Amino acid sequence: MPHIAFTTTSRRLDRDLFPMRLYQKAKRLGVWDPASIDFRQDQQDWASFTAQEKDLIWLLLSLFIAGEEAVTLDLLPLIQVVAQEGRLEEEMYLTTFLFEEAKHTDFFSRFIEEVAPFQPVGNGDSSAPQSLAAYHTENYRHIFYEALPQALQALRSDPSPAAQIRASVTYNMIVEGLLAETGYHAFFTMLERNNLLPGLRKGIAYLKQDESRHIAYGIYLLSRLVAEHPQEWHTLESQMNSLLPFALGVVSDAFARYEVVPFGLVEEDFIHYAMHQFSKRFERLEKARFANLDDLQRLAQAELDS
Ligand code: MN3
Ligand code: FE
Repeated sequence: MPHIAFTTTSRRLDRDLFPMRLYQKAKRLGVWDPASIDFRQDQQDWASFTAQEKDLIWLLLSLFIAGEEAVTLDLLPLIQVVAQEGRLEEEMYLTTFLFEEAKHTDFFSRFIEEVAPFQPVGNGDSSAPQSLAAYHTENYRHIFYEALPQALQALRSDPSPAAQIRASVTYNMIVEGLLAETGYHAFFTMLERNNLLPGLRKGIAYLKQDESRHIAYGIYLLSRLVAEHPQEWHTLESQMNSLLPFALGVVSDAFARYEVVPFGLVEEDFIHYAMHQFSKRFERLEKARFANLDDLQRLAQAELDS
């Protein structure tokens, strides 16, 4: 498709548009460097952990690292649709989004290499896992190996509002909003409470900041789609509901592994936090059904501020 006009030569960048505000923020806050985080205390902490404690950390790392890789690999089709629609401000923000996901992959990967290596990554200890994929259960595989790539890759041949809604619900609401947020929150809280792995905590604190912009963009995008196409509300609702059991299953599977859960982790806390994330986003999106553009920006801003 040829270009008919350019945004920057026919009007100017809309700097008040919500994604443009996210872009400004990302330029300031999204530039932390995983390579500059100090893991020396983390290495000492790691050496003092029991086998069960190491197992739980490896499990959580296996969920995060593959999740970050998946969101890095699968975002492109959404960026492509936004670019094809000529939404320059949104695409500008999305360049930081993909950069940040790559950085998250970089961060967890570096932590695993330097603090918690599994066998092929240089751990000669035979109690270290052969592969971190062994921790991925059916529920996890359903979301990260199948539903996420499927919903995003569908956009290559079907850029319709319904397909965009399915993609963004899967990516921004379920994978990021429910799973990543719950995981980071609980992981961070557990480490903070026990004053462990300060380098990992520092990285996760940065990650959470980046992630809050990603989810706020998802709220903006879904609100925009639902406001423009109210008849697609049921697509959003059914995609949210169809993935929820698998997402909660990921949490339960992790706890089912242990008779006594290391570090005093409590399943209830995770499930409760996860459900809270789900309903909070759902309520926000419900408001978008009857919203105008100004309302949308307010909804997305409320997400960012929360
Ligand atoms: Mn991420
Ligand atoms: Fe993200």
